[in-house]
Amino acid sequence: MKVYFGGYIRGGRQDAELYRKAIAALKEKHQVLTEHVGDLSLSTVEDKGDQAIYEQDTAWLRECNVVVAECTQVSLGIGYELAYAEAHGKEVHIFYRSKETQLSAMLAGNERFHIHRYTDESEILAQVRNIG
Ligand code: 6IA
Repeated sequence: MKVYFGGYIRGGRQDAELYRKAIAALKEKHQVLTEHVGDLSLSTVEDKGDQAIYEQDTAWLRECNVVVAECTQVSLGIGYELAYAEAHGKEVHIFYRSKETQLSAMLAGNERFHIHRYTDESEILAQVRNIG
């Protein structure tokens, strides 16, 4: 399957290493369209321009089969992507560390979203390997 992986970007890159590992686990079975989200060498100042990012990311959201998002850090961009994915009928998997955050009711209350709580790295990696 083609996977769109979404993670927190503009607010900080503190989970980028975790995203990289989750993307690597997904790549064992799937094609990941958004590998840059876990690329630690990219900084937020290396943006290719907001309009280009928006056009590319929405095109990938239309192209993908499944969206996987790590939502422990609150991100307007990810929230937008999840609503966009739902509007296009995509399967959506949301991961978050329940000890660190309370997930928005707009995600937690949506029965069409698959919500996964995890506590540590080994748990999220096992969970993403179960997708598809
Ligand atoms: O509001 P946020 O910036 O946290 O939004 C994060 C979401 O928006 C991610 O899931 C991405 O899919 C998308 N996004 C935000 N910034 C970029 C970006 N910047 N490139 C591609 N998608 C983005 C340049 C590259 C970056 C790794 C530094």
